[in-house]
Amino acid sequence: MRTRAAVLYAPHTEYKIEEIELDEPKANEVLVRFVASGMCHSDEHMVTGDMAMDPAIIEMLGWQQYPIILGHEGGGIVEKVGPGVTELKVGDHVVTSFVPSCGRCPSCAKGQQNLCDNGAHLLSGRQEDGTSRHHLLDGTDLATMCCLGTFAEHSVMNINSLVKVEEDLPLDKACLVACGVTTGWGSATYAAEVAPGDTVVVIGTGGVGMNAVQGAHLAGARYVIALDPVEFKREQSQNFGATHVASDVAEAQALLGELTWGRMADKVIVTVGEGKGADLESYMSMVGKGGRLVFTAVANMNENDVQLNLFAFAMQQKQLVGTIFGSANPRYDIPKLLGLYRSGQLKLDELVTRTYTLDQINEGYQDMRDGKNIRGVIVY
Ligand code: CXF
Ligand code: ZN
Repeated sequence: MRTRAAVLYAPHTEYKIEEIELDEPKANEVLVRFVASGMCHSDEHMVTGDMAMDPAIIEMLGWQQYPIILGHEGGGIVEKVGPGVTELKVGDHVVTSFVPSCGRCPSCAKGQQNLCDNGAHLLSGRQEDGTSRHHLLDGTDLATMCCLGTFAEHSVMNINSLVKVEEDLPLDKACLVACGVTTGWGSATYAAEVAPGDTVVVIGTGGVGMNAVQGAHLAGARYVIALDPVEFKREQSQNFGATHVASDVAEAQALLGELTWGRMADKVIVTVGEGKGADLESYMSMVGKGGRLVFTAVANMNENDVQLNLFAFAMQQKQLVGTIFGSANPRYDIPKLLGLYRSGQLKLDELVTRTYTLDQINEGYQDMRDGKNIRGVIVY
C-alpha cells in the first residue's frame, strides 16, 4: 500500500514528507494506522549524527541507517494482521514499546523486558527478521527507528513492539508511555529506587525528565529538585511535583547544601537531551554518601571518556547505574502507567505542549531544540 512518512535522508538535513510503499505484514507482524506520535529527543540523535555508526560496520552487519523513518513513540489502531497473529486483531488500539519484548528470552523471563534480546535490532533499521517493509517509490529500502518508524501515517511492525491499550484512552496522550513517560518514571521508581523521604535531583526536565520528577514525587520523595537551564521547563516541573528548581549545577549544589544540611542528594537522575562524559563528575558531586546516580540520557555512541573522581566515588560508597526504558517491563508497566493516568495520579495531558501535523515535523523539532516543548506530538 501507499502511505506518507517523514524521511530523513542523512544527518544534518531536514525531514522530507514522502509517499512511500509499505509491504504487507509478515508472520508476527501487524499493520497499524497511527493516530499520534510523540517527538522524542532520541530521534534527534539520528539528525545530529550522534548515533551514526561507521558505514563499514553497518554494511558488515547488513544494517541500514539512512534514509530512515524515525519515530518510536506511537499510538494507533491495528488495520491488518499478518499470518499467525492471534494476540492482536483489526481495530485493537495499541501503543508502541520502543524496546520489543518477546516474553521468552532469558531477560524477559527474568522480568527485565527492557533488556529483551530482540532489542539487538533496535538500531538495525530493519524488522526483527533483518528485512524491510518500507520503501521509497523507486524501490530503495527505508530504515525504521527501533523497528517502528512512527513518523508515518501507517507502519508495519512486529507484535513484540506493540502493547494493546484500552480503547477509550486518548491515543495522542497514551502514545507517550511508548518511551518518554515510562523511561522517566522508571528511572525514578526502578533505577533510582526513590524511597519515601528521599532527596532527588532530576537533571533535564523535558519529555523524559519531567516523568522522573513525577515518578520521584509519587514514590514519596521529600525534596525533588528540577535542574534545567530553560525557565519554561523549571516552571512546568513544579506542576509535576518538583519542590525546588535550579538552573545549573552550582545552584543545585547550594540548594542541596541548605536543604540537607550538607548531606546532599540520595538520588540524582540524568535525563538531559545529550549525555556528556565530561559532565559526570559535576553530576556526581550532587550525590551524597551512599547515594546513587542514574544515567538515563543518550550519549554520543562513540564517546568513551568520562570525568569521574574515582577516589571520592569509592570512599563515599556511591553508585552509578545506567538504565534503558527506565528499567521497566513494558508489558507490565505500560498498562500500569495508563491506569495511573486514568486515576489522575500520572499527568499525561500536561506533558503535551503542542501538537503538529506530519507536515510540520521540522517546525516541531525546531521547537524542541529551542526548549519550547516538554513534548511535541504529531497528530495524524
Ligand atoms: C533511545 C535509546 C537509543 C536508541 C533509540 C531509542 N531510547 C529512547 O528514546
Ligand atoms: Zn524516546
